[in-house]
Amino acid sequence: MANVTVIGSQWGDEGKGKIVDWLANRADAVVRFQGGHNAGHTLVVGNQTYKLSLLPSGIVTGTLSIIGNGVVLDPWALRDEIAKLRGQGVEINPDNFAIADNCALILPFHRDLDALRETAAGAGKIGTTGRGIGPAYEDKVGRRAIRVCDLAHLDHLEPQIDRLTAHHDALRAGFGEPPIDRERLLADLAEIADFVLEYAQPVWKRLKKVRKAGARILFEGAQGVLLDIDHGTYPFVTSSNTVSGTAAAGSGLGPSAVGFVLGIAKAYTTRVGSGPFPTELEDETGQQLGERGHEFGTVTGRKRRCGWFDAVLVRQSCAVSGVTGIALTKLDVLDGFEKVRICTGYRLHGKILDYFPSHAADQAAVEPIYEEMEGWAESTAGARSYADLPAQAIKYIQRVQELIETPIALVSTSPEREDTILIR
Ligand code: 2SA
Ligand code: MG
Repeated sequence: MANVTVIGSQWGDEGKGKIVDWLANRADAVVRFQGGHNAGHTLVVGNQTYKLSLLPSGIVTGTLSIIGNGVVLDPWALRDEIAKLRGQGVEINPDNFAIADNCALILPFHRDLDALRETAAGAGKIGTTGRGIGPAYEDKVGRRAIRVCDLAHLDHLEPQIDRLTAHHDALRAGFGEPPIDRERLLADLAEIADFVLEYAQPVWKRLKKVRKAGARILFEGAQGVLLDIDHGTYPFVTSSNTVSGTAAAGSGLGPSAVGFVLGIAKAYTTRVGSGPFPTELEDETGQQLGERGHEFGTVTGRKRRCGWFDAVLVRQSCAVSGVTGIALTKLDVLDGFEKVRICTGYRLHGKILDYFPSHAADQAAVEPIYEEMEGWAESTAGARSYADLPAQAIKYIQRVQELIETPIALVSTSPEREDTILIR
């Protein structure tokens, strides 16, 4: 099997963690290539539950785990996460874990700025995770970021800190905040430097070696295509590209390394944070989906909004992200519904659309067109073969596949690693 890139094809929380963990057993390296500790991947292995935000999911199985240059790294959050996992018996050392030395850092004032902006925006807020992701990416693109490699050269950091404070002090003044305390910042960086540097290296080199040896690389996407900075529901998106192509640029490999693109799609739809959501159900059915699916954010504990499966959105995600096959997750959450619905198109100002338009106002105004199917009373939870599924559930899977114009390669029927049906 070639390399695999796993990406979310909705608004995140599709169950990527479980699928990545399942695949990690067959991979030689697992790489995170975008996002930061805004991600939340829950892994259930036996009777242990692991909650990961920043570390690649391969870490739990001891597979070489790499944080690529496309990630924004909060070194203090990383230290906490490593401590927590070590407490659960997971081994983390420079042999099985590496961080790109050209990775941009998330600093404490990025988190402050994230919160200040959200509060100031009032009803117009994005609904961010409050982790400082946006401000950190802004500094990276603005060429002001402090990067992992800078931690080895703190004596030469003055000009970079000048650029950073010139920008941020002006912003902070606008919010009535004091300027950045340079001494404090330098002291904080000095305090964390050794911890980070133990793992820091040019990971593109390590990956080049891994590839030469014929090893299989698993790229672990975070969030989902609908949160992509270009292709998502802008401005209600995250600040990175979440599409599969980012796996190459975000880790220092060429596009051919991306391999099989496995899109993860939940059998229904959820979203956390603000922004358009055509099939959202604000009724009892939505409530039921949320309760049965335990739809609360891994990182922030926020309640997720829920609705029916939107085939238009997933079809579009598959197209813009070059999805080779889909893993359909949480099918069991639909068990017992008398009827299930799938969105097959939109109505916008009297016109029928077969795609999700770019403009935020149009995205908010589209009305879903539904197809209704009989549900299934039997339980699919824990099914491990196609033959174990009720006939109606199979019909549902087949209809979804037809509508998204992408093969369904896997079906997941519980958070457990083994409760996975391989279809092709
Ligand atoms: P940010 O913090 O700047 O990336 O937020 C911008 C938007 O991106 C959404 N976002 C997410 N949506 C779903 N899951 C995410 N990760 C955590 C999880 C979320 C949590 O897996 O459970 O715990 O709340 C995630 N990360 C970012 C966010 O909601 C904003 O809409
Ligand atoms: Mg998540």
